[in-house]
Amino acid sequence: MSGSAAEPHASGLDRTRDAYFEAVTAMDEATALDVVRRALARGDDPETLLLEVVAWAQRRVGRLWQTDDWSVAREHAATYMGERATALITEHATEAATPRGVVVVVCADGEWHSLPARLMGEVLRLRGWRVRFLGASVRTRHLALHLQEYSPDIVALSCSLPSRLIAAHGMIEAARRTGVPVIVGGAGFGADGTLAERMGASLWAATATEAADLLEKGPPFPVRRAPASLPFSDEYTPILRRRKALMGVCLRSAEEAHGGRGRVLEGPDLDRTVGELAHILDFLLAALYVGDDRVFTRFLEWTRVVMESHGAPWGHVVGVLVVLESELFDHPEAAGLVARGRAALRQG
Ligand code: B12
Repeated sequence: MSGSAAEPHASGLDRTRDAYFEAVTAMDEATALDVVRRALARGDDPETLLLEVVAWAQRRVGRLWQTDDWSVAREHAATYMGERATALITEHATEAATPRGVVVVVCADGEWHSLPARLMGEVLRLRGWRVRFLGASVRTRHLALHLQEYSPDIVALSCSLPSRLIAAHGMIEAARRTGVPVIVGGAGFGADGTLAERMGASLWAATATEAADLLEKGPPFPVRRAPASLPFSDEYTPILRRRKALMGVCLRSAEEAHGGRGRVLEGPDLDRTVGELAHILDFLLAALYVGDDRVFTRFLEWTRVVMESHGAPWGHVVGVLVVLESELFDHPEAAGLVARGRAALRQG
């Protein structure tokens, strides 16, 4: 834990959590920040507040959004309070006179979940690192240029959505080529370090605390000499090339499911359906790319929970998968994966 600050007593922590979450639920920003301020004044440990109050609340917000108990707008409001609480908790954390080293914190291209990365970065800052936070959705080439120019001791790459793992791999490889080690983490990498290792990361950690503990051993950290031999499927590239055509076929299937042959979706219905189809194809591609079925099957189980909770019909998703499976007849690995996804969706 950072410095000599006291870790809140378990029941004290529970009370802080409850009071914070109650304020977030009431969309009462002033009270939420006051709860944090009082905890800091009591001498509660900032790292514990970041992870056991703010991050804890964010995960709870996610479940409430997933089950349609909370609207997207309420999630946005809660996340904004989480951002402000994070800033407040770390406001007085002065940078160590001799930092352990420089960490560049970055989210994978297309990854807009910046708060998980930020929380992790703030924990590293509290543990004596100089942290440069590049934020959400950073392009691989922009990261590469930054690393070439500034040569930090390590890059901390965050990926919350498994569908962004393909981009994450490009960024790991870009860092390797510039000789900068990479620690990866975030829910997208799964619950163990298998994918991180397969993708060529130097290090992986499940939580910010684990990441900070790991980094205490260095720098310097190891950098791979050669690219990781990711066992990605031969079917990945041809299917990626067909993505647009497959979107078209799946869209027609969804339109038929919504209103019969010849029906054309428009406006918000079209946008929502295109978004859903893009997710299905991107998770399928990511599963083929990283060689892990669970990336696709878990996404479909999650889709079913979301759609059922929102009272949205999900039968057309099965229809889309049937069409996708037959379109991919010449790609047996992908077709098999779609079939297993369909089974996971039924059982979910
Ligand atoms: C807030 C939020 C958003 C905000 C993000 C705003 C922001 N500034 O971050 C917005 C509105 C942008 C958003 C968008 C979406 N979201 Co969202 N979001 C969330 C929510 C509610 C909270 C995120 C958060 O702050 N988490 C708290 C932190 C602490 O999470 P954490 O992963 O536990 O982080 C820890 C570790 O992973 C680790 N860590 C994190 N990064 C790193 C990096 C390194 C190097 C290391 C070592 C460790 C590490 O340290 C952290 C602290 O210990 C989550 C729910 C959740 N469970 O997280 C959903 C969630 C992640 N979102 C989800 C979804 C589906 C989406 C959308 C696809 C929704 C949509 N249909 O558009 C989009 C995708 C956008 C995109 N392309 O990125 C799903 C993902 C499900 C899945 N299948 O993977 C979740 C889980 C919600 C749910 N329960 O269904 N979202």
